[in-house]
Amino acid sequence: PPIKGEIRFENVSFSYEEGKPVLKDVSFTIKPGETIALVGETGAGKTTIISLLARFYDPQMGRILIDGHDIRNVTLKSLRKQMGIMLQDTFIFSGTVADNIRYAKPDATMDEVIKAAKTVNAHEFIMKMENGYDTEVNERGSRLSIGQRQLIAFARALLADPKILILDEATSAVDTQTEVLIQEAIEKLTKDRTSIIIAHRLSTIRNADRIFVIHNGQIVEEGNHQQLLEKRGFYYNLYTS
Ligand code: DUT
Ligand code: MG
Repeated sequence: PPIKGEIRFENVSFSYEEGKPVLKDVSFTIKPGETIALVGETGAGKTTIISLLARFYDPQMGRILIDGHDIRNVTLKSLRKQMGIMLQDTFIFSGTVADNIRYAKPDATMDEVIKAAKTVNAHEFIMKMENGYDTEVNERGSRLSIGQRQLIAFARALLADPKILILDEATSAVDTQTEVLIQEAIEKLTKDRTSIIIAHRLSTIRNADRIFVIHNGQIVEEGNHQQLLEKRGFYYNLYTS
């Protein structure tokens, strides 16, 4: 079947507080299967865009459509079932590593859990933990490094197999080896799936089909890495300074 997951923002304006617009008349269309990187300085409105898509808030003006349907006309439950959302703070709860990966698909078999973990490069470190997939971890993920928590979140997202993937990339530095594992995992996760990544790592940004540069609540530039560098505008200044 053809890939689905077209995302469309039509003249979306939003403010958290009256009189302080955060998104100003934002319009864009993301094609099914495309990977979009959102970049821009802190406070530009990147997280707000994905918060509206997940309906943590609704815009005061304009509308948002997924595959042609206004997202206000579907239940929250079915809306969020279509998307795998990974926020900056990876959510790990008390339970085993396997439970954490199965979170969005509780009836997944152990084979499926392991397959997902292998795909995102999480299997190897999990097997090094004292009880492997049965190792207990807690909310604070104290037994896991930040990079390992991310890989677990990736396995969880992959297993859930959403048509839309949303990733607010962690800014925390990880070691070079983990960095490579994460990069490979992101490439596999975004394959054949509409993906929006609030990207901080240049490797993610360069791999995106298109980059949206957000500035002051608007998309001020759009294109791939090379095209944007050639513009010598906002993007150029962000990545050459
Ligand atoms: N804002 C609020 N209330 C909130 C969240 C954000 O007033 O609950 C403001 C802060 C900022 C603007 O909205 O002026 C945009 O915030 P957003 O979190 O969307 O910015 P970002 O681009 O994601 O910034 P960062 O790179 O720091 O995550
Ligand atoms: Mg943000």
